[in-house]
Amino acid sequence: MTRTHPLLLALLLVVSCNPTITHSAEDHSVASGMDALKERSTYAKLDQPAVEALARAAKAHWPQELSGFTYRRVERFSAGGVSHWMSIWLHGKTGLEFVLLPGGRFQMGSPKGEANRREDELRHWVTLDPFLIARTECTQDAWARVAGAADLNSGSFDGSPQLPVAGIGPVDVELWCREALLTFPTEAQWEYMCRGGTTSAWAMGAEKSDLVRFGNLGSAECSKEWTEMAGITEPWSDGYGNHTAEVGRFACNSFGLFDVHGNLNEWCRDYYFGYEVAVEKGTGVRPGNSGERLARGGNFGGDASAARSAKRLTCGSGIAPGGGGNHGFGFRPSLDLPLCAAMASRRRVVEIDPRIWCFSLTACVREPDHRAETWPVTAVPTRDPLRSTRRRDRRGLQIDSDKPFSALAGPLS
Ligand SMILES: [Ca+2]
Repeated sequence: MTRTHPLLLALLLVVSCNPTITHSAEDHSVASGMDALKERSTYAKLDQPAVEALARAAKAHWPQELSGFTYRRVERFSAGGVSHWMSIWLHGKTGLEFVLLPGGRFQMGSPKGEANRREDELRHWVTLDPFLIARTECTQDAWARVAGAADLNSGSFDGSPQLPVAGIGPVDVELWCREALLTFPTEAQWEYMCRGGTTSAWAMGAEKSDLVRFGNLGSAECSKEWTEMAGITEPWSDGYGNHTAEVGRFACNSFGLFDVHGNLNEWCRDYYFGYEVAVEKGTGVRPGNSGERLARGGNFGGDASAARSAKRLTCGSGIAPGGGGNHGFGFRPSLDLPLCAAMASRRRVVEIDPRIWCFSLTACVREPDHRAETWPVTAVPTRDPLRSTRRRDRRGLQIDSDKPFSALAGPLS
Protein backbone atom coordinates (compact mmCIF):
# COMPACT_ATOMS: atom_id res chain seq x y z
CA MET A 1 0.00 0.00 0.00
CA THR A 2 1.33 3.40 -0.97
CA ARG A 3 2.02 5.70 1.93
CA THR A 4 0.70 9.24 1.71
CA HIS A 5 3.25 11.97 2.29
CA PRO A 6 2.51 13.70 5.66
CA LEU A 7 2.44 17.14 4.11
CA LEU A 8 0.01 16.05 1.42
CA LEU A 9 -2.14 14.46 4.08
CA ALA A 10 -2.15 17.76 6.00
CA LEU A 11 -3.14 19.63 2.90
CA LEU A 12 -5.96 17.25 2.08
CA LEU A 13 -7.20 17.60 5.65
CA VAL A 14 -7.33 21.39 5.36
CA VAL A 15 -9.05 21.20 2.00
CA SER A 16 -11.65 18.72 3.20
CA CYS A 17 -12.36 20.77 6.34
CA ASN A 18 -12.76 24.04 4.51
CA PRO A 19 -16.35 24.30 3.28
CA THR A 20 -15.77 27.50 1.32
CA ILE A 21 -13.47 26.15 -1.33
CA THR A 22 -16.34 24.81 -3.41
CA HIS A 23 -17.84 27.65 -5.36
CA SER A 24 -21.49 27.61 -6.28
CA ALA A 25 -22.89 29.04 -9.51
CA GLU A 26 -24.14 31.98 -7.48
CA ASP A 27 -20.65 32.66 -6.14
CA HIS A 28 -19.38 32.63 -9.69
CA SER A 29 -21.86 35.20 -10.93
CA VAL A 30 -21.23 37.46 -7.94
CA ALA A 31 -17.48 37.23 -8.39
CA SER A 32 -17.79 37.94 -12.11
CA GLY A 33 -19.83 41.01 -11.29
CA MET A 34 -17.21 42.23 -8.86
CA ASP A 35 -14.59 41.65 -11.50
CA ALA A 36 -16.30 44.21 -13.76
CA LEU A 37 -15.72 46.86 -11.09
CA LYS A 38 -11.96 46.56 -11.32
CA GLU A 39 -11.42 48.64 -14.46
CA ARG A 40 -13.47 51.61 -15.60
CA SER A 41 -12.89 51.02 -19.31
CA THR A 42 -14.31 47.50 -18.94
CA TYR A 43 -17.16 48.74 -16.77
CA ALA A 44 -18.07 51.40 -19.36
CA LYS A 45 -19.05 48.63 -21.81
CA LEU A 46 -21.71 47.20 -19.48
CA ASP A 47 -25.38 47.66 -20.31
CA GLN A 48 -28.17 48.53 -17.89
CA PRO A 49 -29.02 44.95 -16.77
CA ALA A 50 -25.34 44.22 -16.16
CA VAL A 51 -24.93 47.28 -13.94
CA GLU A 52 -28.11 46.36 -12.06
CA ALA A 53 -26.64 42.88 -11.47
CA LEU A 54 -23.40 44.49 -10.39
CA ALA A 55 -25.27 46.57 -7.81
CA ARG A 56 -26.75 43.38 -6.35
CA ALA A 57 -23.31 41.77 -6.32
CA ALA A 58 -21.84 44.81 -4.55
CA LYS A 59 -24.53 44.66 -1.87
CA ALA A 60 -23.74 40.99 -1.31
CA HIS A 61 -19.99 41.52 -1.11
CA TRP A 62 -19.92 44.70 0.98
CA PRO A 63 -22.89 44.11 3.33
CA GLN A 64 -21.24 46.05 6.15
CA GLU A 65 -20.02 49.00 4.10
CA LEU A 66 -23.32 49.30 2.22
CA SER A 67 -25.55 48.75 5.25
CA GLY A 68 -26.33 52.47 5.41
CA PHE A 69 -27.20 52.65 1.71
CA THR A 70 -30.35 51.71 -0.19
CA TYR A 71 -30.10 50.90 -3.87
CA ARG A 72 -32.34 53.21 -5.90
CA ARG A 73 -31.86 52.78 -9.65
CA VAL A 74 -29.46 52.64 -12.59
CA GLU A 75 -29.12 55.65 -14.85
CA ARG A 76 -26.99 56.52 -17.88
CA PHE A 77 -24.86 59.67 -17.97
CA SER A 78 -22.79 61.14 -20.80
CA ALA A 79 -20.28 63.99 -20.89
CA GLY A 80 -17.07 64.75 -22.72
CA GLY A 81 -17.62 61.88 -25.16
CA VAL A 82 -17.79 59.24 -22.37
CA SER A 83 -20.90 57.41 -21.10
CA HIS A 84 -21.59 55.15 -18.13
CA TRP A 85 -24.55 53.33 -16.63
CA MET A 86 -24.29 54.13 -12.93
CA SER A 87 -26.00 52.59 -9.92
CA ILE A 88 -27.44 55.22 -7.60
CA TRP A 89 -27.75 54.69 -3.84
CA LEU A 90 -29.49 56.64 -1.11
CA HIS A 91 -27.47 57.17 2.06
CA GLY A 92 -29.99 57.05 4.87
CA LYS A 93 -28.14 59.08 7.48
CA THR A 94 -27.44 62.09 5.26
CA GLY A 95 -30.20 61.78 2.66
CA LEU A 96 -27.60 62.21 -0.09
CA GLU A 97 -27.47 60.22 -3.30
CA PHE A 98 -24.24 58.35 -4.02
CA VAL A 99 -22.96 56.50 -7.08
CA LEU A 100 -20.85 53.36 -7.05
CA LEU A 101 -17.73 54.14 -9.09
CA PRO A 102 -15.69 51.40 -10.71
CA GLY A 103 -12.01 51.40 -9.90
CA GLY A 104 -9.29 51.37 -12.47
CA ARG A 105 -6.13 52.85 -13.85
CA PHE A 106 -6.13 56.46 -14.99
CA GLN A 107 -3.74 59.26 -15.81
CA MET A 108 -3.69 61.89 -13.09
CA GLY A 109 -2.38 65.33 -14.02
CA SER A 110 -2.54 67.32 -17.24
CA PRO A 111 -0.86 66.89 -20.64
CA LYS A 112 1.92 69.34 -21.46
CA GLY A 113 -0.11 71.20 -24.05
CA GLU A 114 -3.04 72.07 -21.76
CA ALA A 115 -3.63 75.83 -21.41
CA ASN A 116 -2.82 77.32 -17.99
CA ARG A 117 -1.17 74.11 -16.91
CA ARG A 118 0.98 74.31 -13.77
CA GLU A 119 4.24 72.49 -13.15
CA ASP A 120 2.76 70.49 -10.28
CA GLU A 121 0.33 68.69 -12.61
CA LEU A 122 2.88 66.15 -13.86
CA ARG A 123 1.02 63.30 -15.53
CA HIS A 124 1.30 59.85 -13.96
CA TRP A 125 -0.68 56.61 -13.68
CA VAL A 126 -2.78 55.86 -10.60
CA THR A 127 -4.76 52.68 -9.86
CA LEU A 128 -7.81 52.92 -7.63
CA ASP A 129 -10.26 50.52 -6.04
CA PRO A 130 -14.00 51.15 -6.48
CA PHE A 131 -15.60 53.65 -4.14
CA LEU A 132 -18.90 55.33 -3.42
CA ILE A 133 -19.17 59.10 -3.73
CA ALA A 134 -21.94 61.63 -3.26
CA ARG A 135 -23.44 63.03 -6.44
CA THR A 136 -23.34 66.53 -4.99
CA GLU A 137 -21.32 68.59 -2.60
CA CYS A 138 -22.46 67.96 0.99
CA THR A 139 -25.63 69.94 1.57
CA GLN A 140 -26.41 72.00 4.66
CA ASP A 141 -29.23 69.58 5.45
CA ALA A 142 -26.88 66.57 5.28
CA TRP A 143 -24.38 68.38 7.48
CA ALA A 144 -27.05 69.20 10.06
CA ARG A 145 -28.40 65.63 10.14
CA VAL A 146 -25.01 64.46 11.39
CA ALA A 147 -23.51 67.45 13.19
CA GLY A 148 -26.64 69.14 14.51
CA ALA A 149 -26.56 72.88 15.07
CA ALA A 150 -22.85 73.42 14.58
CA ASP A 151 -21.09 76.73 14.59
CA LEU A 152 -20.00 76.82 11.01
CA ASN A 153 -18.54 80.29 11.02
CA SER A 154 -21.04 81.00 8.30
CA GLY A 155 -23.93 83.41 8.40
CA SER A 156 -25.69 81.73 5.50
CA PHE A 157 -26.25 78.32 7.09
CA ASP A 158 -29.91 77.47 7.54
CA GLY A 159 -29.92 73.70 6.98
CA SER A 160 -30.99 73.98 3.36
CA PRO A 161 -31.35 70.67 1.48
CA GLN A 162 -30.43 72.46 -1.74
CA LEU A 163 -27.45 74.63 -0.80
CA PRO A 164 -24.04 73.14 -0.04
CA VAL A 165 -22.39 73.57 3.33
CA ALA A 166 -19.51 76.05 3.10
CA GLY A 167 -17.09 77.82 5.39
CA ILE A 168 -15.64 74.61 6.82
CA GLY A 169 -12.06 73.36 7.11
CA PRO A 170 -10.75 69.85 6.46
CA VAL A 171 -10.59 69.05 10.16
CA ASP A 172 -14.30 69.85 10.47
CA VAL A 173 -14.88 67.56 7.52
CA GLU A 174 -12.87 64.75 9.09
CA LEU A 175 -14.90 65.00 12.29
CA TRP A 176 -18.19 65.07 10.42
CA CYS A 177 -17.21 62.09 8.26
CA ARG A 178 -16.18 60.08 11.30
CA GLU A 179 -19.60 60.68 12.82
CA ALA A 180 -21.35 59.84 9.54
CA LEU A 181 -19.27 56.65 9.04
CA LEU A 182 -18.11 58.10 5.74
CA THR A 183 -14.94 59.69 4.44
CA PHE A 184 -14.05 62.18 1.70
CA PRO A 185 -11.95 61.59 -1.40
CA THR A 186 -8.20 61.51 -1.64
CA GLU A 187 -6.83 63.90 -4.25
CA ALA A 188 -6.42 60.99 -6.69
CA GLN A 189 -9.99 59.80 -6.10
CA TRP A 190 -11.20 63.36 -6.57
CA GLU A 191 -9.53 63.82 -9.96
CA TYR A 192 -10.65 60.36 -11.08
CA MET A 193 -14.29 61.00 -10.20
CA CYS A 194 -14.12 64.47 -11.76
CA ARG A 195 -12.72 63.23 -15.06
CA GLY A 196 -15.17 60.38 -15.47
CA GLY A 197 -12.87 58.78 -18.03
CA THR A 198 -11.99 61.99 -19.89
CA THR A 199 -8.48 63.34 -20.42
CA SER A 200 -9.53 66.84 -21.48
CA ALA A 201 -9.16 70.01 -19.41
CA TRP A 202 -12.72 69.69 -18.11
CA ALA A 203 -15.09 66.74 -17.72
CA MET A 204 -17.30 67.97 -20.55
CA GLY A 205 -14.41 68.46 -22.97
CA ALA A 206 -11.70 70.90 -23.95
CA GLU A 207 -13.93 73.79 -25.06
CA LYS A 208 -13.99 76.37 -22.30
CA SER A 209 -17.27 77.95 -23.41
CA ASP A 210 -19.12 74.63 -22.86
CA LEU A 211 -18.34 74.92 -19.17
CA VAL A 212 -21.15 77.44 -18.69
CA ARG A 213 -23.65 74.53 -18.61
CA PHE A 214 -21.56 72.52 -16.15
CA GLY A 215 -20.61 74.80 -13.31
CA ASN A 216 -21.14 77.90 -11.23
CA LEU A 217 -17.97 79.91 -11.85
CA GLY A 218 -16.98 83.55 -11.85
CA SER A 219 -19.48 85.12 -14.25
CA ALA A 220 -21.08 88.31 -15.44
CA GLU A 221 -23.32 88.21 -12.37
CA CYS A 222 -20.27 88.86 -10.20
CA SER A 223 -19.17 92.46 -9.83
CA LYS A 224 -16.84 93.97 -12.41
CA GLU A 225 -14.24 94.52 -9.71
CA TRP A 226 -14.42 90.86 -8.77
CA THR A 227 -14.09 89.46 -12.28
CA GLU A 228 -11.14 91.74 -12.94
CA MET A 229 -9.48 90.63 -9.71
CA ALA A 230 -10.09 86.97 -10.59
CA GLY A 231 -8.62 87.53 -14.05
CA ILE A 232 -11.84 86.73 -15.88
CA THR A 233 -11.57 88.70 -19.10
CA GLU A 234 -14.73 87.49 -20.84
CA PRO A 235 -17.25 86.58 -18.14
CA TRP A 236 -20.22 84.57 -19.31
CA SER A 237 -23.61 84.49 -17.64
CA ASP A 238 -24.32 81.36 -15.58
CA GLY A 239 -27.13 82.84 -13.50
CA TYR A 240 -25.22 82.98 -10.21
CA GLY A 241 -23.12 85.77 -8.80
CA ASN A 242 -20.41 85.52 -6.19
CA HIS A 243 -22.20 82.89 -4.11
CA THR A 244 -23.11 79.19 -4.21
CA ALA A 245 -25.79 77.68 -6.43
CA GLU A 246 -28.18 74.94 -5.36
CA VAL A 247 -26.43 71.57 -5.76
CA GLY A 248 -27.35 69.71 -8.94
CA ARG A 249 -28.38 72.92 -10.73
CA PHE A 250 -25.89 72.36 -13.58
CA ALA A 251 -25.25 69.38 -15.89
CA CYS A 252 -23.43 66.37 -14.44
CA ASN A 253 -20.37 64.49 -15.68
CA SER A 254 -20.26 60.96 -17.15
CA PHE A 255 -20.39 59.43 -13.65
CA GLY A 256 -23.55 61.39 -12.80
CA LEU A 257 -21.71 63.79 -10.47
CA PHE A 258 -22.68 67.46 -10.16
CA ASP A 259 -20.56 70.55 -9.60
CA VAL A 260 -17.19 68.87 -10.12
CA HIS A 261 -16.29 72.18 -11.73
CA GLY A 262 -17.12 75.25 -9.68
CA ASN A 263 -19.64 76.08 -6.95
CA LEU A 264 -17.31 75.13 -4.07
CA ASN A 265 -13.70 74.06 -3.89
CA GLU A 266 -13.80 70.58 -2.39
CA TRP A 267 -11.40 69.52 0.38
CA CYS A 268 -9.26 66.45 -0.21
CA ARG A 269 -8.41 63.88 2.43
CA ASP A 270 -4.65 63.75 1.95
CA TYR A 271 -2.05 66.50 2.05
CA TYR A 272 -0.39 68.36 -0.79
CA PHE A 273 2.77 66.68 -2.05
CA GLY A 274 4.64 66.90 -5.34
CA TYR A 275 3.64 64.08 -7.66
CA GLU A 276 7.09 62.55 -7.28
CA VAL A 277 5.68 61.19 -4.00
CA ALA A 278 4.04 57.95 -5.02
CA VAL A 279 0.41 57.17 -4.30
CA GLU A 280 -0.68 53.98 -2.64
CA LYS A 281 -2.85 51.69 -4.69
CA GLY A 282 -6.44 51.32 -3.62
CA THR A 283 -7.30 54.77 -2.32
CA GLY A 284 -4.55 56.62 -4.17
CA VAL A 285 -3.53 58.38 -0.97
CA ARG A 286 -0.17 60.14 -0.79
CA PRO A 287 0.80 59.17 2.76
CA GLY A 288 2.15 61.60 5.32
CA ASN A 289 1.56 65.13 6.54
CA SER A 290 3.17 67.87 4.50
CA GLY A 291 1.40 70.54 6.55
CA GLU A 292 -0.30 71.76 3.38
CA ARG A 293 -3.94 70.94 2.72
CA LEU A 294 -5.51 71.07 -0.70
CA ALA A 295 -8.85 71.39 -2.42
CA ARG A 296 -10.09 70.80 -5.95
CA GLY A 297 -12.56 71.98 -8.56
CA GLY A 298 -12.67 75.77 -8.35
CA ASN A 299 -15.57 77.77 -6.98
CA PHE A 300 -18.34 80.28 -7.74
CA GLY A 301 -15.98 83.20 -8.09
CA GLY A 302 -13.11 81.59 -9.96
CA ASP A 303 -11.88 81.43 -13.51
CA ALA A 304 -12.48 78.36 -15.67
CA SER A 305 -8.77 77.55 -15.66
CA ALA A 306 -8.90 77.27 -11.85
CA ALA A 307 -11.66 74.67 -12.24
CA ARG A 308 -9.70 72.36 -14.58
CA SER A 309 -9.81 68.66 -13.71
CA ALA A 310 -6.06 68.62 -12.96
CA LYS A 311 -5.83 71.95 -11.14
CA ARG A 312 -4.48 71.71 -7.56
CA LEU A 313 -5.32 74.37 -4.99
CA THR A 314 -3.05 74.53 -1.96
CA CYS A 315 -4.54 76.00 1.16
CA GLY A 316 -1.84 76.55 3.77
CA SER A 317 -1.37 74.89 7.11
CA GLY A 318 -2.60 75.23 10.67
CA ILE A 319 -6.22 74.59 9.81
CA ALA A 320 -8.19 73.88 12.95
CA PRO A 321 -11.80 72.83 13.62
CA GLY A 322 -14.20 75.64 12.97
CA GLY A 323 -11.81 77.53 10.76
CA GLY A 324 -9.54 77.42 7.79
CA GLY A 325 -12.20 77.25 5.15
CA ASN A 326 -13.74 80.39 3.76
CA HIS A 327 -17.10 80.48 2.07
CA GLY A 328 -15.66 79.12 -1.14
CA PHE A 329 -14.84 75.72 0.37
CA GLY A 330 -16.99 72.63 0.88
CA PHE A 331 -16.60 68.89 0.39
CA ARG A 332 -18.13 65.76 -1.11
CA PRO A 333 -18.62 62.68 1.13
CA SER A 334 -17.39 59.31 -0.09
CA LEU A 335 -16.80 55.73 1.09
CA ASP A 336 -13.87 53.48 0.20
CA LEU A 337 -14.70 49.99 -1.03
CA PRO A 338 -11.43 48.11 -1.45
CA LEU A 339 -11.76 44.97 -3.49
CA CYS A 340 -9.34 43.17 -1.22
CA ALA A 341 -11.80 43.53 1.66
CA ALA A 342 -14.32 41.52 -0.32
CA MET A 343 -11.71 38.91 -0.98
CA ALA A 344 -10.54 38.73 2.61
CA SER A 345 -13.72 37.04 3.75
CA ARG A 346 -13.25 34.13 1.39
CA ARG A 347 -10.80 31.34 2.10
CA ARG A 348 -9.84 29.37 -0.93
CA VAL A 349 -7.21 27.06 -2.26
CA VAL A 350 -4.93 28.67 -4.79
CA GLU A 351 -2.48 27.03 -7.14
CA ILE A 352 0.34 29.33 -8.10
CA ASP A 353 2.97 26.78 -9.10
CA PRO A 354 2.68 23.17 -10.26
CA ARG A 355 4.72 22.10 -7.26
CA ILE A 356 3.21 24.30 -4.59
CA TRP A 357 -0.27 24.42 -3.17
CA CYS A 358 -1.26 27.42 -1.12
CA PHE A 359 -4.13 27.86 1.23
CA SER A 360 -5.28 30.30 3.91
CA LEU A 361 -5.43 33.27 1.61
CA THR A 362 -7.04 35.26 4.36
CA ALA A 363 -4.67 38.00 5.32
CA CYS A 364 -5.47 40.89 3.03
CA VAL A 365 -5.37 43.31 5.92
CA ARG A 366 -7.77 46.18 5.78
CA GLU A 367 -6.42 49.18 7.64
CA PRO A 368 -8.04 52.62 7.84
CA ASP A 369 -5.89 53.91 5.01
CA HIS A 370 -5.69 50.54 3.26
CA ARG A 371 -1.92 50.52 3.19
CA ALA A 372 -1.58 46.78 3.36
CA GLU A 373 -1.09 45.52 -0.16
CA THR A 374 0.63 42.21 0.45
CA TRP A 375 -1.19 38.94 0.47
CA PRO A 376 0.46 36.58 2.95
CA VAL A 377 -0.02 33.02 1.86
CA THR A 378 1.07 29.85 3.55
CA ALA A 379 2.89 27.72 1.02
CA VAL A 380 3.03 23.97 1.45
CA PRO A 381 5.29 22.02 -0.91
CA THR A 382 3.58 18.75 -1.78
CA ARG A 383 6.17 16.79 -3.72
CA ASP A 384 9.85 17.45 -3.97
CA PRO A 385 10.45 20.59 -1.90
CA LEU A 386 14.07 20.80 -2.93
CA ARG A 387 13.13 21.29 -6.57
CA SER A 388 10.78 24.15 -5.86
CA THR A 389 11.87 27.52 -7.17
CA ARG A 390 9.61 29.26 -4.68
CA ARG A 391 10.30 29.73 -1.01
CA ARG A 392 10.86 26.51 0.84
CA ASP A 393 11.13 27.79 4.38
CA ARG A 394 7.37 28.13 4.91
CA ARG A 395 7.73 31.69 6.09
CA GLY A 396 5.13 32.64 3.53
CA LEU A 397 4.95 33.67 -0.05
CA GLN A 398 4.33 37.23 -1.10
CA ILE A 399 2.33 37.60 -4.26
CA ASP A 400 3.16 40.49 -6.57
CA SER A 401 1.02 43.29 -5.20
CA ASP A 402 0.65 44.79 -8.68
CA LYS A 403 -1.42 41.79 -9.65
CA PRO A 404 -3.31 40.75 -6.53
CA PHE A 405 -5.91 38.91 -8.56
CA SER A 406 -3.65 37.23 -11.03
CA ALA A 407 -2.74 34.56 -8.51
CA LEU A 408 -6.29 33.74 -7.58
CA ALA A 409 -7.79 30.59 -8.91
CA GLY A 410 -11.47 30.43 -9.73
CA PRO A 411 -13.92 32.94 -11.11
CA LEU A 412 -11.87 36.05 -10.51
CA SER A 413 -8.80 34.95 -12.43
CA1 LIG B 1 -17.43 71.80 -6.62
